[in-house]
Amino acid sequence: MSRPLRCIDVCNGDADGLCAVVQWRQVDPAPAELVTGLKRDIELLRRVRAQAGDEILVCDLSMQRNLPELLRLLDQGATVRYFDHHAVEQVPRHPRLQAWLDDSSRMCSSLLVDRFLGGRRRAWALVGAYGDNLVEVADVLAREQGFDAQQCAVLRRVGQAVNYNAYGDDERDVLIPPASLYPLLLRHEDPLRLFEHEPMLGAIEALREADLEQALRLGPWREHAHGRIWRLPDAAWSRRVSGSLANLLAGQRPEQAHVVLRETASGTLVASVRAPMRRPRGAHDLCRRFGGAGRAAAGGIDALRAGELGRFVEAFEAGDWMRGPARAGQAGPG
Ligand SMILES: [Mn+2]
Repeated sequence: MSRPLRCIDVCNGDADGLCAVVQWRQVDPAPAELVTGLKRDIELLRRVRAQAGDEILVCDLSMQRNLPELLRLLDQGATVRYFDHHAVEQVPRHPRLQAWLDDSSRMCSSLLVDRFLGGRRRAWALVGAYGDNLVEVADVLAREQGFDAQQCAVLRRVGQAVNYNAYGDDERDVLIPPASLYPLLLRHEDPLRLFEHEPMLGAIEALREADLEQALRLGPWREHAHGRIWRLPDAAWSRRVSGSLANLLAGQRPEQAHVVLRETASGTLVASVRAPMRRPRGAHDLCRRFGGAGRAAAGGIDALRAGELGRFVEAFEAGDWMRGPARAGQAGPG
C-alpha cells in the first residue's frame, strides 16, 4: 500500500510568493504543509525534509540560491514544480523537476502561476503583481479582465499590505508571521473584499502608514541639489519601513537620487539606494563598490561599516546622477 501523498508548498513570504501559492491551492486544494518566512529568507528549501513521492511546489525563491538543496530534494525522490522570476545561470535537468522560469522585468511568480492556471485566479495574480511593484503590467492585465480603476486600487492596496508584512529582521518585527497570514488569504476566492473580511489587512496598512510618517518626520540627514539621504535609527519600525521609504522618496522627487541608511545593532549600516526615476541607472555600481548588489535603478548594501560612511556619502554625491537632470534625447552611457 502506498502512503498518502504529502504536499509541501515553499514560497517567499512577500505578496508575490504568497499569492502564487494561494492561486495554486485554491485551484488544487490539498492539505499541504507551508514553508515560508520573511522577505529576506531566500534559502528556504534548506528547511524542507522530503521522502520519495512527496510533491513540492516552490514559488518566488531564487533557484540559484537554492540549487544544492533542490538537488538534494530531487535525490530524495520528491517531485518538484518550480515557478520563479529571479535570474538563474543553469537549470538542472531532472525527470522529476518541472520549472516555469522567466526573469523578464515585466514578470513575477504570481503571473507565472496565473499563466499556468489559465487565469483561473486572476485577481490573486494581480495582488501578487501589484505587491511586487509591477504596477503598469498589473494595470493592463486588470483592465483586460474588466476591473475598473477603483477595483485596481483595492487590489493594489491588498498587494501592498501583504507585501509590507514580509519586511523586518525576524518575525518579532512584523505584525503577523507570513505563514499565519497565508490561511487568512487562502480562504477568500475574491481578494476585493479582503479589507472588509480580514481586519488584519487594515492593521498592516495602518502600521505601514504610521511607520512611513515616523520616517518622514525625521527629515533628510543630508540634502543636496540632486539627491537626499535619510538616516534611520535601529528599531522595529525602521527595519520594516526602509525599503518602502526609499520607494516613496524616489516617487516624490523623480529627478533626485535617494539613499535610506538604517543603523543596526552590530554598528554597521544597511543602505537602500534608488537612482533618480527619470534617469534610472548607477545604483548597482555604487552598491557594488561597497559590497552590495542590485539593479541599475535600485540597489542595496547589507553591511556598510561605519568607518566607510564618509566615503560612501562622497561616492553618492559624486555619482553620475549628481551631474543634473537628463535632457530629453540625451544619450548617456548605459
Ligand atoms: Mn517576486
